[in-house]
Amino acid sequence: MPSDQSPKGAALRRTTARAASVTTPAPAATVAPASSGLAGSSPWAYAPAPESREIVTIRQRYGLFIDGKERAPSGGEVTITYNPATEEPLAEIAKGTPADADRAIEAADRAYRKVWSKLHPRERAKYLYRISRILQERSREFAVTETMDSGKPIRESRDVDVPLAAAHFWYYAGWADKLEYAVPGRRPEAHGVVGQVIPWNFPLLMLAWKIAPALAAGNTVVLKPASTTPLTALLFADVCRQAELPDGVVNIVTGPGSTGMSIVTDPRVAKVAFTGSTSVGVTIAKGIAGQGKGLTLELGGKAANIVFEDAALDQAVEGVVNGIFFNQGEVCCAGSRLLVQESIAEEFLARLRDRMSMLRIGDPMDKNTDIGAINSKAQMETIGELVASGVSEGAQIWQPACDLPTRGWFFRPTLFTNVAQSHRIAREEIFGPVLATITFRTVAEAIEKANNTAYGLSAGIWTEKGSRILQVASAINAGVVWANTFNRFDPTAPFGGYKESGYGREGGMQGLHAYLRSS
Ligand code: TAP
Repeated sequence: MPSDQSPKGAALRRTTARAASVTTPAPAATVAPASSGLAGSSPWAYAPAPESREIVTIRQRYGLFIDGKERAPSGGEVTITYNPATEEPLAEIAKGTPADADRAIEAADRAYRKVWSKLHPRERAKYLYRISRILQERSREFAVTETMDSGKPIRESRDVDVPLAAAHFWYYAGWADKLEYAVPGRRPEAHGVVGQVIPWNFPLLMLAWKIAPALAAGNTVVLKPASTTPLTALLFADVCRQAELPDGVVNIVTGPGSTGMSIVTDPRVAKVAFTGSTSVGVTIAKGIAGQGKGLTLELGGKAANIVFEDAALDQAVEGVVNGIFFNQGEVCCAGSRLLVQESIAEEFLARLRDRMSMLRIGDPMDKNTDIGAINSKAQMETIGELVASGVSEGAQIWQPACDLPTRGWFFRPTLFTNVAQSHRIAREEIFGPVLATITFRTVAEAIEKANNTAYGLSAGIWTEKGSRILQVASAINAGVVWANTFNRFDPTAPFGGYKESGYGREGGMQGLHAYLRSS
């Protein structure tokens, strides 16, 4: 048995992890002492395993993708997209203006009326299958580009983001000629032009969640990616050309939030889909109020991951780690509140600290990396500010010692205990690798605390009792409840929230409804 798996090894790790704990948030720029866990310079350290960048050619400048062609922005301005792991500029990106949004909508409207709405649904399906196959064929190129532009570990972009994006196109291709089964007894019709605005945490996957059902339902699309992560959307434009998708069916307009607003408020856009912050979601809902457009909003979350005393503890530790540290915690459905039963809290937290001490933080292009770079400097500052508020409000902070790269935006995985429900770290979406722990004694108390949030996107339950899973899952006000697992996504399953997490569903048959008007 390797020493790290022996009971003695476990005890040793626990001691070192505790010794390494800190009581104040480490400033972003500080280099921590060398790790005492497997992550650092012990004999068990992993050798570097960087993914090659050679498969990707990032051009110096990218234009807008309108009517099947690359176009310069009407204002002539560009923004720069950076690699968050190195702070190096990657490319100049066209800063689309309201005039560009107008041109893109015109192209989408023309494509809808003249081409896409006239195609037999089976023919539409062929394009979606083709896109899915090209995404699979070019998966390494997409994974490397996504990791360079977003900071997420290559392991995740390679094994989660890109395969799931391809799976969404494959799944919705199957629906294109079966839409009447999605709305039984009614006649399904496309809206026409849909406007879509997506965030930076899953750039390609969010694009697939939006574009695949929209095209399957017979709509054409104008999509605005987030300013910090435009590259995979622009690479997707190349996939559309390669798939010979008719011009104007998909249009990609990069640019600031105001350009996104021009897209969604345009009267020719019949349906709007937005994923991002609750505040921008509210602005969009107000902006289009009274226009009779369809709207789906996929906003923030503050999910409870609830561990009962009868749970398989090591499995639950893995689930809690996956729940909050997957994609650096920059996940709307992240399990950012750990609710742990008081009777096992001490033991569970000790095992959790051990596990956190073994997380490898650093170069996202390294295949061994667990936690990559935070997407932007602004997001680093938001996380730092909220972590500082946790300390000043009286919660107990713990972070494993680990080496952080000297360049790039990296944040230590952070565990808070002694958290009160009134603390900002228990109420606000941090969107970073920060876990707030709250204890409970009874099932009723767990349910009450889990529901004590303005959000309602997701939750997790860890218990050996099937009846408790059913009881708690049906009492929690969240769109997705995982049982003895977390952060599982599938194109066939609907996803979406309640309360300030938004409304409407994406994925599955339900995800089609938003893109259809049925008479
Ligand atoms: P948002 O500002 O909501 O950005 C999401 C998308 O909306 C981006 O494409 C953004 O463009 C665009 N946008 C911004 N203002 C807009 C407006 N007035 N009208 C139309 N579109 C607009 O998110 P953020 O600033 O990147 O992140 C802030 C916080 O949002 C995060 O800390 C996190 O809590 C939350 N967030 C949640 C999610 C999910 S999946 N729920 C995803 C991302 C962020 P630009 O990129 O050009 O600004």
